[in-house]
Amino acid sequence: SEHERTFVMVKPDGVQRGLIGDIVSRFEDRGLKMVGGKFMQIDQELAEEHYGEHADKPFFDGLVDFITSGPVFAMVWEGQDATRQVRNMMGETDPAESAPGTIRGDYGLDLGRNVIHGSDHEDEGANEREIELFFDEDELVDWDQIDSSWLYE
Ligand code: YYY
Ligand code: MG
Repeated sequence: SEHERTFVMVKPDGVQRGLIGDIVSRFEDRGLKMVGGKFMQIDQELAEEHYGEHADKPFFDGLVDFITSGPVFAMVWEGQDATRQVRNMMGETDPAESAPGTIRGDYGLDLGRNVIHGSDHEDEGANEREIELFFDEDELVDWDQIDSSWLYE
């Protein structure tokens, strides 16, 4: 849709492997605007809430263990159609099915170590729910991107 915000997170494997900078660069290069960023450790309660839609799945416990196993870099990115465009840049859920050039396709091999999270564009309102879950309103910054008139018609 029009300019919107989406929630993105470099997962513990991406942090450990030193991929934060590269991942941030990809979104900057695309023209998206960072409006929030936080290096943090997710606790059990936040993990279970964030991945609540998967509570019944066999991979849930492993997923919660993984996402709480080390620091993550949580971000909010803003731009035209941001949620869907970030998902496109991430690739498929399984890195093995992800095209080269996508983040998961360039950096991952295994479904349970897929480097990055992004709000699901097919789940209406997931972006806003996840932003609210991870960020207080005063942690998000309203600012003008100097190149916006060259990024948008
Ligand atoms: O949104 P996305 O991360 O692409 O996938 P989801 O279907 O929401 O699953 C969340 C997370 O769970 C996924 O990134 C890896 C993990 N997972 C898994 O370990 N095994 C599966 N069969 C499906 C998902
Ligand atoms: Mg998902």
